[in-house]
Amino acid sequence: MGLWSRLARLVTGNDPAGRAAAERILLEADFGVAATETILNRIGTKGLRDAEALESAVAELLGPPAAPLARAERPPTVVLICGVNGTGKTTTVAKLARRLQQDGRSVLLAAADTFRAGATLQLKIWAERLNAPFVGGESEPAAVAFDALQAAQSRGIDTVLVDTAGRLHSDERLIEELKKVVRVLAKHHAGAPHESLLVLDAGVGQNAVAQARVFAQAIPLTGLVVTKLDGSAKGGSVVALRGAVSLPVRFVGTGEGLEDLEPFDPRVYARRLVQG
Ligand SMILES: Nc1nc2c(ncn2[C@@H]2O[C@H](COP(=O)(O)OP(=O)(O)OP(=O)(O)O)[C@@H](O)[C@H]2O)c(=O)[nH]1
Ligand SMILES: [Mg+2]
Repeated sequence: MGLWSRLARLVTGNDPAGRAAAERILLEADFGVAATETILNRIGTKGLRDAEALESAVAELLGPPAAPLARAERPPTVVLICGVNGTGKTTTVAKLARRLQQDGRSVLLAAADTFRAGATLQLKIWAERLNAPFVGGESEPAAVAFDALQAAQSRGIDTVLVDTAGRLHSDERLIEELKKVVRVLAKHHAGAPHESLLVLDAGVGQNAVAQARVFAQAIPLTGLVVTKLDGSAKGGSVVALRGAVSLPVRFVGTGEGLEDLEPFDPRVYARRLVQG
């Protein structure tokens, strides 16, 4: 159910009880304290009964629409995907590959997840479905990244998508390994990685903010992908994230299928949150 219908049922007037009810609904939808306060102050309780006012307040907090993915001056463009375990990284790589292919760009998938048994095979299966070249199976993530670069250069591939292992943001060894992948890419190709996207699961709520902060400290992130918004009543977490870290949301994941990835549009997102 959209926010607005819930608010409209509960918030009957410009009274303190109405404000408290509205506050609770926004916090339950994971807007976080700061964004909740900003919204309530901006539009007042009366505005909560006005879907458009609420939508604009939310959209404004979300900032401008996402820029398209950066492209290398000289191919390949390298896009690195990282995040904690199970957020949807590998699926996002496949979905992104599909989008790029639909734009007429050739992609190579690189399985720099040498950590979890089965991870390489999982990405390989996607590559087969996408009919995209694949590099993986080396013993070390940085070696996969290097091989993928070379393969893409020699085959004239436009974009390399690098999948990495899920790692807890507190796992220093794995964070070091991620840094090494970035160093190797940067050393062997100008500007690489051209995009480093952190994948966050919308369902984890405020914890996503902590994840974003730690990863952003480890490597220069260029944006966020927020997944599993299809199953989540917690869409407000995207608003909280935007306020807490200065990284744009580039895409949102809305399902398990190849087509379920959308470029992030604050207006569309705000409308969905508010109207349901
Ligand atoms: N509903 C829904 N499920 C998703 C979405 N994105 C990924 N998933 C599912 O989430 C599960 C984990 O996805 P993976 O892509 O394997 O996640 P990962 O981050 O690569 O996992 P690790 O490599 O183990 O860290 C799978 O069952 C996916 O189908 C999404 O946007 N919506
Ligand atoms: Mg994975």
